[in-house]
Amino acid sequence: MSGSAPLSYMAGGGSRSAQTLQTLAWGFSAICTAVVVIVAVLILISIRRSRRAAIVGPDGIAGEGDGLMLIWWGLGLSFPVLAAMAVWNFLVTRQLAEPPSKPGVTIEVTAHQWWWSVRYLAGGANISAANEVVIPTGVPVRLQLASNDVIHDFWVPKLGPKMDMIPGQTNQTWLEADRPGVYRGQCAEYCGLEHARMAFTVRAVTPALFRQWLAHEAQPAYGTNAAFDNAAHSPPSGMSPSGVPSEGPGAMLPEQTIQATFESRCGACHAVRGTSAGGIAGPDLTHFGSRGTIAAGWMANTLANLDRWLQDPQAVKPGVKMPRVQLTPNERGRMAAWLERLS
Ligand SMILES: [Cu+2]
Repeated sequence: MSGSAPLSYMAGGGSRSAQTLQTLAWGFSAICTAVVVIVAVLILISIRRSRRAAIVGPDGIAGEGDGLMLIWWGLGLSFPVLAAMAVWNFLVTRQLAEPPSKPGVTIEVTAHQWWWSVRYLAGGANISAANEVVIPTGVPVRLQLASNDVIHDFWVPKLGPKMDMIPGQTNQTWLEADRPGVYRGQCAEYCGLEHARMAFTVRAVTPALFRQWLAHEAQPAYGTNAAFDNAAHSPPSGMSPSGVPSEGPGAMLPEQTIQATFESRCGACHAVRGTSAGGIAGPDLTHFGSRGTIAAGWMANTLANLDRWLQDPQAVKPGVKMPRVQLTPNERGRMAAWLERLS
């Protein structure tokens, strides 16, 4: 999937701003390479001429050749090039500071060690999610970025520039995806032990599907008691939950039983709308089953990976704040199956 593509802004972008950055990156690389080669050649010429022109006086001490003049030439050539690069960089930064048109959607992203909370404020909505940012294609999306602990950095190389996330202040940036797809995002500021595994995905969908997704996201999770009371509530097309067996070892017990287990064991840290679990210390797990990854982009969201995660989070992501929850293998299997049904 494109979400696992290399983290490089030099490999082609999914938006106009990423293409502008790509041009800048390749341009800087070409200029820097040329400057290194030119300066190296000038230094070599300088050394050779100095040796040839060295004047040995009666006291046996060598005098100076014209090598110093060549070094001045080198400086004289590289300074205007560096100045031009600074101006180019300034113009691109200014161009990308604001979107070309009014953003259609505003999304709040807050960084935590080591995951992301995401809040959608589109059309009066106030919906919490985590570790996956869903955006509509073809329109700029405003991002309001904050941090809950240390400095992090929001970076989706194929969609736009980086932006620091600093405790105590809200920074703004924007994204725009030209076409649907899954784009890889990553924290780009070292923030502690699991910095490298603090990833996320941006899923760009058509505006019509985004509206449908947003309406669905505002509902209690499909799979909770509240949602089962609503016969009309079902996952949107194209966003079906992960496959969970209805029979066999991973099959569901009555939802009330496993939901009560979740509420009592996990609800202090995690929220699932439609249940009494309302914790905010960890990711909001409403509609968890519709997400592509778990553990902040670290593993594919499969039943087997979730079971592994629930069994021992520290073994999967050392240092993560989630403790090992005391569950029997049977309870763990049912819990994983229930979570995967939250779509
Ligand atoms: Cu980080």
